[in-house]
Amino acid sequence: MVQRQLLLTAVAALPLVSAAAIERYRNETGQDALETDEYSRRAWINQQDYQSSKASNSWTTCNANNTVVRKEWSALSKTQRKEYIAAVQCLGTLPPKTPLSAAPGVRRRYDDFVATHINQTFSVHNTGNFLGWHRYLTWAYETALRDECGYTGYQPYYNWPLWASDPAASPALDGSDTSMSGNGELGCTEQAGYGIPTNAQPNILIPHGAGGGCLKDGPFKDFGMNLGPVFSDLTCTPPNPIMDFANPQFGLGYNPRCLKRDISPWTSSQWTSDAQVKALLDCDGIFCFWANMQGGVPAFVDNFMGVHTAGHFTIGGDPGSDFVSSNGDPWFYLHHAQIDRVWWMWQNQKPAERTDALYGTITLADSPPSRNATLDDEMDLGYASDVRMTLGESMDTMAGPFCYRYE
Ligand SMILES: [Cu+2]
Repeated sequence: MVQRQLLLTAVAALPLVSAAAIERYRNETGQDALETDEYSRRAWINQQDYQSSKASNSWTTCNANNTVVRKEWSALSKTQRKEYIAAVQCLGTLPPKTPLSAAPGVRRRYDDFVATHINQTFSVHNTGNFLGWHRYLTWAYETALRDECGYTGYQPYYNWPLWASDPAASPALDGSDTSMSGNGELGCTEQAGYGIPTNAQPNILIPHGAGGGCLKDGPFKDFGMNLGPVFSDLTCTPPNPIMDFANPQFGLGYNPRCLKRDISPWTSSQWTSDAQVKALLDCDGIFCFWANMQGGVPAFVDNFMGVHTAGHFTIGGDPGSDFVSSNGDPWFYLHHAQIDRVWWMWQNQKPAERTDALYGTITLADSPPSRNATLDDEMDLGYASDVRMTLGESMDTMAGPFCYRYE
C-alpha cells in the first residue's frame, strides 16, 4: 500500500504534454490543463487498484512496474518522433504478407493493415466490437512497428482537445520533419464541403478548408496510398477500380495516388473540445458512451458529430474521409490511440463494472439485424497480424496480450 501511494504521487506530478503545448493552451483558453486529463490520471490509479485486487494471474505478468505508457505526440522528444516516423516509413517499404490473389492492390507491409480494415469494415464499425477491434488493430500495428521495424517506443496518441481550435498548430500536424505531415495543397476547390454521413445525404456539411489536395510537406508527403477509396467524401480523387460490392475484393484494387488532407478547425473546434470529451466521459452506461462516441443514435442528427467522426474529419481528405480505407493515412493511428485512450479512461473510472461492458450487435448499425456481440466472439486481423483474440480479451489494457496504459 505504501509503495502504491508513492507511485501515485509520482504519476500525478508528471506533465502529460510538453511545456510549450500547455503554454499555448493556457494562452488560448485561460486554463492550465485539460479537465479530461484528470480522468486519465484517475483511470491509472483505479486500474492498478482493480487489477491488483483481482489477484489474478494477469497481475503477475502485467503490473504497475512493467505497464508501458502511450504518450501524446507533443510529449515525445523530437528524436522519439523521428523514430516513430521512420518505423512507419519502414512498414511502407517492407513486402506485404497479403497475397495479390486476395488483395490485388497491396504493395507493402503497411497495406496489410489497410486491406484488413477494408475487408472487415462492415463488421467493426457501429458494432459491439468497434472499440475492442480497433484497440486490437492499433496494438497489432504498434507491435509491427516494434518487431518488424525496430521501433523502441510505443504508439503515440493525439489529444484532440489540446489542438481543437487549430489542429495545424499541433506538432503532429504542423508539416515539420517531426510531424505526421500537415495539410494538403489547396485542391478539389470545386467541392464546397464534405457531407456527414455522406455527400448525398448530409446532416452536417463541413466547409472546404485550406487543403483538399496532396500533402504539401512533411515526412509523409510521398508516402502515397494504394488501396480504396470506397466512400470518399473528397470527390476529386480516383475511385477504386474494384467497386462491385458483391466482389470480395471490393476496395482492394490497385489505385496508387497521393495522400490528400483538408485540415478542418471548423470540425475539431466544435466536436473535439475538452467539454465535448468530458461530456462523453461522463456517460453513465456503455450505451451512452458507445453511441455518443460514434455520433449518436440515430447518428449525426441535431448537429452532433461525435469525437470519432470529428477526429477523422479533422484531417479529412483521401483516405481520411473514407471510413472504409481511412487507415491508409498514418494519421489514423494517432487518432485511434486517442479513441482507445478515451475508452480506457471511461472504463477505469469504474473498472469493476465497466471493463467488460459491451453494447451493440455484429453488423454496422445493426443492418441487417443481427445478434448482440459477446465477449466470446473471435477476432482476427487477416494478414496484418498472426495474433488472434476474443473480444473479451481486448477489454482490458492490462490483460491478454496487452500491458499498456495512457498518460
Ligand atoms: Cu475503423
